Amino acid sequence: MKIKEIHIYSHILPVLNGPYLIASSRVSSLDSTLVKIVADNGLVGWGESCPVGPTYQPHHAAGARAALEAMAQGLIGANPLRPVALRRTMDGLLNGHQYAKAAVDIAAYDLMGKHFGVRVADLLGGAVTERVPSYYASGVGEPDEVARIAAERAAEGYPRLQVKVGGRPVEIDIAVVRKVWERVGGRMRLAVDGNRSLTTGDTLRLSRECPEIPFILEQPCNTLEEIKAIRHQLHHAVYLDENGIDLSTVLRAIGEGLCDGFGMKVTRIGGLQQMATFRDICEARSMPHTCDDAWGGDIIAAACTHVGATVLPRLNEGVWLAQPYIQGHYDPENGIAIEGGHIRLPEGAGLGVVPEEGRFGPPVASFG
Ligand code: 0XW
Ligand code: MG
Repeated sequence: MKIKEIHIYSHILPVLNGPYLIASSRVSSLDSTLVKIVADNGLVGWGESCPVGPTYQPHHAAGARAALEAMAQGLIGANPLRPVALRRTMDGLLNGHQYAKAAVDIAAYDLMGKHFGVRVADLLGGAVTERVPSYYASGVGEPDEVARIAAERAAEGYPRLQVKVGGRPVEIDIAVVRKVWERVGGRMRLAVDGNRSLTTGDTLRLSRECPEIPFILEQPCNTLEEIKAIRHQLHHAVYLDENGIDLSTVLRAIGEGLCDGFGMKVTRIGGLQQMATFRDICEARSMPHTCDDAWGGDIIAAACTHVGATVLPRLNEGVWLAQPYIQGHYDPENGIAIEGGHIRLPEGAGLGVVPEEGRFGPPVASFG
């Protein structure tokens, strides 16, 4: 099989009840990039990459499209059924830009699943559950407001809550964590995510002033060096998110004992093929992790859900989706949604979601 056409689309996703506030960004609408691959037998595969604004990671929406446009002609004629070879072909066309390459990788997996009549989760090793655990991320907020959200999500059945902190005096963050713990106690697992914003001093304070609250600290500081400097003075486990930029860094972090788990993004690591390798490395060292992305609609949600369904349950920290913040679905029939804090794995071949015809308007660029 050969790739015959590649079409690139831009699609704006307004934030429902926005803005969405995390320490590194405040966003009201996100610019998603979609990729449609058409094979020489007419089969179609969809991919997506949607940074949560330009300051969360060194990814930005126009950059994704520029990188895809730089690679697209060179991918015409490549075999979409060979994801490792496809990744190497992309690496031979452009250095870096994993978040753009991820959209092609996801589209290839979608196409491959349709070709073989199996789900993407099967291609990634096999689902261990049809009901994938999710988690909710609160957004940076005041203690009472975040505690109310926590109680509502616990009642809905979410097994885990990520409390966003940072960008203000650490005393408020400590008060938020305490209030949340008072309200939901042991009913949900807790992550406290600084999104790179805390100083080492504030991270130490947060941990030392809440020694009895069993949260994990996600990406508290900006760099691995800062985390390394304070790691052994903390009362809490540390997960890397933004610093987990590639498999080499993941290997270093595990090898040097710099973290206890990861919040991983499918597009940051380069797509589903790399994500499956990441999952296996984590399993080899009993590292819990999430399978998320920064933002995106049904295509990215399906990709995260399929790989999330293959994770060893005791290491599965859940699949975060932007779906609660997005009005409607690309695929009105099979769109991915969180119900009772969990996500039903789609049944159809490939990703199991097919965007409505014309949903994204005319492509911004076409090749082939
Ligand atoms: C909660 N997320 C998975 C979604 C936002 O884009 C940020 C991210 C995170 O954990 O940092
Ligand atoms: Mg995070």
